[in-house]
Amino acid sequence: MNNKTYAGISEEYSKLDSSKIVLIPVPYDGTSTWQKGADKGPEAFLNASENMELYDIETQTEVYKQGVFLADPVTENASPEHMVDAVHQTVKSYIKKNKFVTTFGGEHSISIGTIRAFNECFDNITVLQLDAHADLRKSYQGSKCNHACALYEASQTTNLIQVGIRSMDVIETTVMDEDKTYFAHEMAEDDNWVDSAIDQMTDNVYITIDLDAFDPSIVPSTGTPEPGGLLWYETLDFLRQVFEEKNVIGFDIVELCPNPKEKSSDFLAAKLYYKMLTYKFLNEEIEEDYDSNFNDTASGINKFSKYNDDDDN
Ligand SMILES: [Mn+2]
Repeated sequence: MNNKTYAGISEEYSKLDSSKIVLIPVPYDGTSTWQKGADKGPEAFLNASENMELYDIETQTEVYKQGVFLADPVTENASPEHMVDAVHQTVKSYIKKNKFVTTFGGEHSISIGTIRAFNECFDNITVLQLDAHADLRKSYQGSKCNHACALYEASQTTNLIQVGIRSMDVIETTVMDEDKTYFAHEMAEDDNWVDSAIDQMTDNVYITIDLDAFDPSIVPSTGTPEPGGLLWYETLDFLRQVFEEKNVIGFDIVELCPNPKEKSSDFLAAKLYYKMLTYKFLNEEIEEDYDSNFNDTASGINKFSKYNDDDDN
C-alpha cells in the first residue's frame, strides 16, 4: 500500500507538506463477530478510488487538488486496546500538523481512537454517527474496545447523535439518548429528521460512518448488513447540509468487508469519501502556496483546534 497515492493522484497533490487532507488506513478486524474481512477494507477502497473519475459534476470541483496525503496504515493489532491507542496517537499527530484528518477502517472499534483524538483537540464536539447498530455496549467479549462498544465512550464524553439505527440490544437502551437517536423506521416515514438532527449539533462536528448504515441493496459488502437502511441521495443531501452549516472537523468510514465478486460497495465507499471531501472544501480556494503551519488560521481547516505551535504533546 505504501507506494500508492490516494486515487492515483500525482505526486504534486499527494505530498504531506502541501496536502490539506490526510487519509489514514486502519486495516483492523480483530473483534468482529460474524463475517470477517474488514481488514481488507482500506485496500479495496483505495483500489476503487483509483478507478473513480475525479471531477465532481454536482459542484463542478476537483477536490483532490487540495492535496490528499496517504499516511502509512496503522497496523497495531496486539490487542483492541493497543490498536485504539495507536489510532488515537496517529490521528492526533496529524491534527496537530493542521491537516483535515480522515480515517478508513477496518471495523468500527477504530473510531474509539479517532474520536478520542478529536475530542482532545477540539472543544465541545458533536459526534454524528451513521450506523445500523447503536454500538453502545460498555464492554463486549471482555473488551471495551470491541466493535459493539464503538460509540460508548463518545456517548459519555461528546454530544452523540445517532442516525439510521435499526438494531440494538435491550441493555443499550439504558445508555442511549433517545432524543438524539434517529431510528431508521422513523426516518422512513418522516423527513424532519434532517433538520432536527442538525439543530441538535454543536458547531464542531465529527462524522463516523459505518457503511452498514446504508441499505444492503446498495452496500451488501459489510460485516452485518441490516435491511431498511439509508439510500444514496438522501444521505448525500443530509451530509452536504451538515458540511454547509457546521464546522466538520474530520470523519471516518468503516466496516467495508469487500467481496471480490461484488465491487459496487467498494465503489460506493470510494465515492462517499470523495463526496465528503468535496463538501468540506466547497468554498475553499486551492492555494498554490499552502503550507502546514499551525498558526496559519487563514487556511481555516482546524480553525477551532485547541493546539498551537507551543504544544508538543
Ligand atoms: Mn457500527
